Amino acid sequence: MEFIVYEQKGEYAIITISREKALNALNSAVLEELDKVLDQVDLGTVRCLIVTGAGQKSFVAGADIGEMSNLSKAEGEAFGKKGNDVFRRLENFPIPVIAAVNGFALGGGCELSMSCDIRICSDNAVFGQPEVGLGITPGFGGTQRLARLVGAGMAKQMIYTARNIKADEAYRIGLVNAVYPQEELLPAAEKMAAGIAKNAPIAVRNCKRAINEGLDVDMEEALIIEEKLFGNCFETEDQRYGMAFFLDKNKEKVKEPFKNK
Ligand code: DAK
Repeated sequence: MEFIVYEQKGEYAIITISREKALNALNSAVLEELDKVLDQVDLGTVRCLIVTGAGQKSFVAGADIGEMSNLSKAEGEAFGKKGNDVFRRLENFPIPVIAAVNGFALGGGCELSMSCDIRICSDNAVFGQPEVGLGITPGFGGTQRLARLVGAGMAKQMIYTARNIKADEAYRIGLVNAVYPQEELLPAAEKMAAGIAKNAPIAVRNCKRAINEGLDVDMEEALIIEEKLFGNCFETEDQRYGMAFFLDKNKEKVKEPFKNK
């Protein structure tokens, strides 16, 4: 792959978008490779993903403006679909995805981070949806996901004004969970990924589904989704083992890794 680096580190893996000379902007090739790399994730062993950008300046500075500038309506729609499909795939990917936002996350970059389950960022990170300044609307889910994450009022302000916000403001409005010095960002993401990977994988996956699917429906239906996914954990080896370990009074015993079974 030309623009994506994939590295598996035990039970978690890191996807790095690597097109540094264009601040990791998303052209069609990057979007296609992002889609392909998700096919390569070994879901038998990988329990959490991290998505980050190459270099210390940018996570993703948006969709590639050069590539978009001359698109016809039909080509624009096809480009938008390519991005939307891969972002949706990431959002619904069976395992948790952490965005380690290491700099600019503008337009499609902010939208990519919002397709991930969790966002943490470096102290030089900048978030924004500058699309209206370019004559378009946010097209990779920005109008929908930003409003759900930070509330309609703040999302509308960010989108209508096209004003960028820095890491501290992103933290204050709840767009990111934590801010780190640049050099501590990836280690913090890896520590979080390893912590997630230690927990029972079937339960973690079911939590992701319950939260995502529940947010799309009313509370009655959401609780039914939760009940089904709760029930689905039972009779798994990990549920049997996790509960038996708790009930075992032998405090000398060391907890074994969950088996994803
Ligand atoms: N696209 C292409 N190239 C980009 C780029 C981008 N988004 N962002 C930066 N680059 C390139 C620059 O052109 C420059 O290339 P060279 O001139 O060196 O060849 C190189 O990266 C370094 O950038 P700068 O020289 O500009 O670096 P600075 O530090 O001065 O500024 C910056 C950094 C991030 C503030 C600035 O580069 C910037 O404002 N970039 C554009 C940010 C932006 O507006 N992003 C939003 C793009 S719009 C759709 C779905 C989705 C979308 C659209 C449609 N449909 C459903 C159809 C999404 C739209 C967007 O994301």
